[in-house]
Parts: sequence; structure tokens; C-alpha cells
Amino acid sequence: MSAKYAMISTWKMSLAGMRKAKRLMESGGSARDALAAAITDVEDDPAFHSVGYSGLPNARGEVELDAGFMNGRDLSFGAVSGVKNIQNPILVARELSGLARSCFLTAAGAESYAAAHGFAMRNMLTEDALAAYRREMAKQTAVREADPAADAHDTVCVVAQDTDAELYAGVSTSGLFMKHPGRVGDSPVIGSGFYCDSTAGGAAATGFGEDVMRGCLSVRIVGRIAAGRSPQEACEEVLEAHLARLADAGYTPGNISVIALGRDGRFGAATNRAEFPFVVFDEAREATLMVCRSDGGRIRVEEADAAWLESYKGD
Ligand code: SD4
Repeated sequence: MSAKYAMISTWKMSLAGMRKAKRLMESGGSARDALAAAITDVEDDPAFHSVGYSGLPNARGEVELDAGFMNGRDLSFGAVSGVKNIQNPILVARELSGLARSCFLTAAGAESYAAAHGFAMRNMLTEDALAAYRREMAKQTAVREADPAADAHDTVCVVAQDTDAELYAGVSTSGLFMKHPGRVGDSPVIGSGFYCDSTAGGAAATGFGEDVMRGCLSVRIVGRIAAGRSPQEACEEVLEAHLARLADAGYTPGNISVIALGRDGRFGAATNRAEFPFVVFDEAREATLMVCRSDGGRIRVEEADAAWLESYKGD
């Protein structure tokens, strides 16, 4: 059985945007627009310090944002990285996916494209984010190698499927807090931070980008779905294999979480964190907050209950 439409997104911070996206899909909107609505909602909200406006800055006190978008029908994609003053990086990434060449632009080149094509520009660094930067600088005194503050990161990732079983994937992030200027994570990198193919499914990742890129996780998950696995099986198998491979190499990764959606609307998630919240909806279900838990490598996925909501402090 196949859903008429379905969407999945990372982190609790995406819940309000996913509710808007659900309304859009109910009134006949496309998954492409619903995905943009969900992501711009997080980009525009200054309460969230890991995406868009009010994102946390790099080690020089500058916000550098990354975003990517993919169309699973024709495999076109667009991405921007290291942009400082584009209000909605996801919208520029989506526009760039219409180009066959120069569809992944970085820093000043991406900014001049956005300005020339009428996208809203804005100083994305807020007083709040600057204050967090100053506090972090005060902590990281004597020996400071570019060492990103470990807990301050989260990417909004969305995979969306619509009535024609077309799939889209999109991501937006400010990357790791205190990252080296110019550092780019997995998020805007096709195959690592996001991937989708309308003949199979879509996937996206959040966590320490370097550790995600080492395994090109999103394209591998989509490959497993194409080979007949459910999105849940695909997420678990790929993450488990990647973690085992890194362990063999003697490397201990940071947090990694993945989500996936099949062309039939089934979803999946996996993580190496104790818990990873994400959101799903389809035509039969309102936007619903779920929690994926890793218990010694065993993955459990269930709906978030009131007690969990009460206790959860993250985004
Ligand atoms: C990055 N993957 O820049 C992003 C950050 C993130 O949860 O997703 N954190 O590495």
C-alpha cells in the first residue's frame, strides 16, 4: 500500500514547520513546496541556533550556513555552502537544482547568485548567537585548536513524497558551532547529507558531518531501499555497518542520526545517540513527534509521549 503523501524531518524543532507542511499537502500543495515550507520555518526561527537566522557562528564569530536540495525524479540537485547573509539558504539550493551546471555554489559566489536572483538577504548573526560565541571563547582559553563545541549542532533535514510518488530531499544547517572558517560538513554534500531517487526512496543525515561523509550514508541508505529493504531496515543496516567499519579502524565517531522515506511513504530512522527525535506525517496522520533510541546498538522507534516531551531539553 502506498501513501498519497508523506514527509519525515529531523529534530523536534521541525514540528511547527511540519504542521504547516501538512496543511499545504492537504490543500493539494506539492511535496517540493511543503518541504521548503517546513525548512524555512526552522531557518526563520531565531529560537533555533543550529539552522538559518541566529545560527551559531564559526571560530571567527561569523555564521556560515549550508543547504542542499534534491529532486528524486530527475536526480537534479542544488546546494550552497559557507553562506553568511542569505535569509533562506534552502530556497537558493532549490533554485540551483534547476541548473545542469554550477548547481553547487559556495560562499561569495552563492551570495552574489542569491542577490542577483532576488532572494532575501539578511545579516544572519543575532545578538544571542554572538553572546553564545563570546561565552564559548571565554571557556576555550589557552590551547584552542579549532575544536567545535560538541553539543551545539543540529541540521533540519526533510524527505517528502507526494501523490505522484515523487520524492524530494532538503537540508539546512549552520554546521558545527566554532567550526574552522570555511569548514563544510555533510549537509550540502549530495550522497552524504541527503539523497533521493523517486524509484526507491530518500534519506538524510544529521550529526558530525565528517563522520557522516566518511560513509556517504544517505546514498547508501537509498541503495538499500532500492534493493528491497524497508526504510527502517535500510537505516539500521547502513548505520550499523558504518559504525562497525569505523570501530575496526579504531575510530570513535561523534553523534550520527539518519532518516529515510520510501516511495511508498514508509519511514525509518536510526541513531547512535541515546535518543534522536524526528517528525513524520502522511495523509492519515498529523505531524507526529517520534523518538528513535539506540540501546547498545539496538534501535527502537516510538511515538514521543508526554513524559518524554517534558524531560527533553534539546531542539
Ligand atoms: C554538519 N551535519 O555540519 C552537520 C551538523 C549537524 O546535527 O547535523 N548536526 O556537520
